[in-house]
This record gives sequence, C-alpha cells and structure tokens, in this order.
Amino acid sequence: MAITLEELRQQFHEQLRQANAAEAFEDLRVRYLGKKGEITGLLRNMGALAPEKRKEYGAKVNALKEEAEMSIKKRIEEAHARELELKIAATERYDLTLPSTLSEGSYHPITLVQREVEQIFASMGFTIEDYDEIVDDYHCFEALNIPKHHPARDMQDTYYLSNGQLLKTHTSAAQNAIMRKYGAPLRAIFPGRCFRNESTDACHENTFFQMEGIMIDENISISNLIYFMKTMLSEVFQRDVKVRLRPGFFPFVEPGFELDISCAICGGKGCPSCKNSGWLELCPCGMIHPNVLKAGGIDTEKYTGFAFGLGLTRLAMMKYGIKDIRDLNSGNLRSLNQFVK
Ligand code: FA5
Repeated sequence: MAITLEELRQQFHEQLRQANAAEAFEDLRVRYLGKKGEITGLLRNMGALAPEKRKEYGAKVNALKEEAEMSIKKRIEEAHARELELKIAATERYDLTLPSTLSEGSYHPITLVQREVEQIFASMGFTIEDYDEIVDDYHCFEALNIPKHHPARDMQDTYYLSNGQLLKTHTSAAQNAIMRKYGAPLRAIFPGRCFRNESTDACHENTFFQMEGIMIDENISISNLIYFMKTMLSEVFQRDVKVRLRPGFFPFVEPGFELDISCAICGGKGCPSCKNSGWLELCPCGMIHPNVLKAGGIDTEKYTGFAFGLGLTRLAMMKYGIKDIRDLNSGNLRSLNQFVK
C-alpha cells in the first residue's frame, strides 16, 4: 500500500531526530528533497490523480517540502552553534601568568578595625559572637533594665517595624541572649550594625557599627574593666592615646562610665568631627547591673561582670583620620580604596 503524506512526514521527522552529524542531514536532504527524493517523487506522481484533486494535493506536498527544508536548515544551524560553543570552551583557557589589569580590592576601614579589635580580644580569651539586626523590644530594652516608658528609651531614637520588632539601636541588645546561651563565667565580644533615627553630622550616622563586650566571672571589678579598655586602645593605636573616663548613666550598668578619646583629627583643639569639644565619646562602659545579670540567668550572689559598647565607626575615624563619619557610608571608592591591606 502506498505511504500517505502524513506517514511520510512522520517518518522524515523521526529520521531527522535521530540524525546528529552534518553528513546525516545532507543524506536526509537528498533522500527526501533531492531530484529523486521521496517528497519530490510525490509531485511527479500527481499525474495519476483526478484533475480536481491535483491542486489540493500539490499544495499539501509543497507544504511538506517546505517544512522538511526548514527543519533540516534549523538542525544544521543548531549543530553549528553547538560546535562553536565547544570550540570557544576549548580555547578559553586562563593564563594565570598574565599581569592583571584590574586594580586591587580593599577592605572597608570599619572591617579593618573590627578585625583588629576582634584579634585583640580573642587573644585575651573572648569569643566572637554574631547577633540579629532585627530584634524585639525585650532584648533591646526590657532585658537591659529599661522598662516601657522609661525615659532612657529617648536616648536612642528607634526605628520600629510594622510587626512590632525594631532595628537594633545598640549591640547591648544581644547581651541577654548571649548570657542565656553560655552562662557564667563568660567572655564575649559581639560586633554589629546599629540603627538610630537621628540627624547626621560629622560624628553621627543613622547606621553605624558598635562592638559590645562582656566579661562575667567571680570577683570582676572596675579595675578589670579599665585594664581591658586600656589594653584594647593601646593595641589598636600602637601609641599612647589620651582618654578620659567620666561618670555616665546607662540603666544596664552601675556604676556607668563614658570613655572619651582625645580627637585625633584636631589633636584635641576642637573641630567639627568632635563637635568642637576636643573629645569624642567612644566606648561607654560599666559594671553590669544585677537586674541585667538576673534576666540573663546569672547567679548574682556569685558573679559580677563588666560591659562596654565600643563605637567601631568612630574608632575607624580616629584611627584613620577620617574627618566626617558620613564618608564611611558614602560608597566613594576613591576614598575607601586608600585602605588596601
Ligand atoms: C550605647 O549604645 C550603650 N549600649 C553602650 C554601653 C554598652 C554602655 C555597655 C554601657 C555598657 P551610646 O548610645 O553612647 O551607648 O553609644 C555607644 C557608642 O556608639 C558611642 O560612644 C559612639 O562611639 C557610638 N555611637 C552612638 N551613636 C552613634 C551615631 N549616631 N553615629 C556613630 N556612632 C555612634
């Protein structure tokens, strides 16, 4: 029985599907579309049809012929593209000996001081902890002896989220979780980004970094606190820096202190970077309030501890002589690239 147009069509496509080389495509073209090809042959046999059927049949055979030509062409193009890809892949070898045309990347100055301070405290037995940026009211305030409506909440202009949580205003927000996680004795530092909805100037940003530190053990006193603060500053600056300690109020420490550093930009004379005072608030600290220890599950009969909240962004300003804190968040690569290390 003679093969129908549809059967021939399916047979052609099946053979085309199986073909995978240039010669195979050419063979198919000759077999179906050549002078003596199977599709071409159908046109030759049209004479045997009744005259009124010839037109319709001829159109169908021509459509099949065109379809076969296009299908073969498409497969040949795909094969060429694949061949090209393989050639490119084979020649794309990297010559590691070629000189680089790219400039060297650099670490952000805050990353540099953060790592430096981390190393100093790690060498003194402190672990380095990580904590969330989005926290709840309990951890940021209540667990730190700052109940609702306490005036101390006004010291930090908070960004509240619509779900009732908030952006961490200070790294102290991690104190409770870390005390609960490790218990006493404990030595830990936890750097982090903080957010405050306040107007910016040369020494205030609304996004800045702090590094919190806590040490809890038997017989910890203010002299331990002063020793660790002095060691950290002399290691970071590698020279004597003028600091002053004055009383400071924070509900989560008692007693509390403000540790200020003599402004490295003006040498203490007064400039916009230190709000013309010659001093910059750098690292408030104090003895952890017993209410905070209790909230953290620490036995206050046995343990005492100190805590500090180092302004990492300000430390980077002082260490590298950056006059305006806003430059650190500017993304200006020309100024940030100076800190290649
Ligand atoms: C606090 O945030 C307390 N949690 C610190 C603390 C911890 C005290 C443990 C006692 C014990 P304060 O708001 O002062 O405190 O911020 C601490 C330091 O972060 C400041 O001294 C300053 O160096 C830095 N800082 C605060 N606000 C900004 C700001 N807007 N921009 C840049 N740095 C800031």
